[in-house]
Amino acid sequence: MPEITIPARPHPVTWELGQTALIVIDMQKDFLYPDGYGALLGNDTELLLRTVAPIQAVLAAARKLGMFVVHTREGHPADLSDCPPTKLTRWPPGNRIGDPGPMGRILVQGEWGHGIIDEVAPLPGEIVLDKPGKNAFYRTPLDEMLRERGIQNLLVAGVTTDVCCFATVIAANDRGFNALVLEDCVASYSPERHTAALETIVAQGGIFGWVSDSAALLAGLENLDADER
Ligand code: C5J
Repeated sequence: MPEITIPARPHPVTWELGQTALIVIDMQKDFLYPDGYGALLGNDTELLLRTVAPIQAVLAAARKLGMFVVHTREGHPADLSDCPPTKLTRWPPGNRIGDPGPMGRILVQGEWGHGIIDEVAPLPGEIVLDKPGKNAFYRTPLDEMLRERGIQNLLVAGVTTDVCCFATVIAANDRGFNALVLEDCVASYSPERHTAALETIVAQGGIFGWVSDSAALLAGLENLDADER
């Protein structure tokens, strides 16, 4: 099976491609567009849009190699039955999950704002996991899906670096998966929290995982012998 070496912090990784998946976390209109949940909470959504082009490039490369690609969406059914009251009532009425917004009910499955932005839309046949929490393993079949395919390593892209990406990296670590975050493919509403989350991941010799970027990954894939792909 071909292996890929990716320059990364705190040290390079060499992974079998067949044991490696790409997870694209919560690239939803509610987080990236100016009328959604992220914006209602006072965030500058523009900061997240810089992830689009690098994620497109990584998605294209992953698809070409036949890599397992998973997309996630944070949200809840219309009756909000899986939304804990603590999450529901944390903000004033009007800004709450389930409240009506310009893009439909906030973070409710099936609403326009809950959808993944067109630029990085899943292809037919790709897995889209709806998750009620921040980490992508919580109340989803992600763990089983990875294990049944023999996946041990995750390339992580999406938003936001310091919330859902970070939570997913920690959960992956606890479940025995490796996680490498592509730093230009993730973004936060706060550049400081983006940096802090990435530095936490690589601290202490890589306490939760690794950090690299799309250029390093794509160069590593280019270096694969053509017959090895
Ligand atoms: C947040 C996420 N920030 N996808 N969700 O609430 O990071």
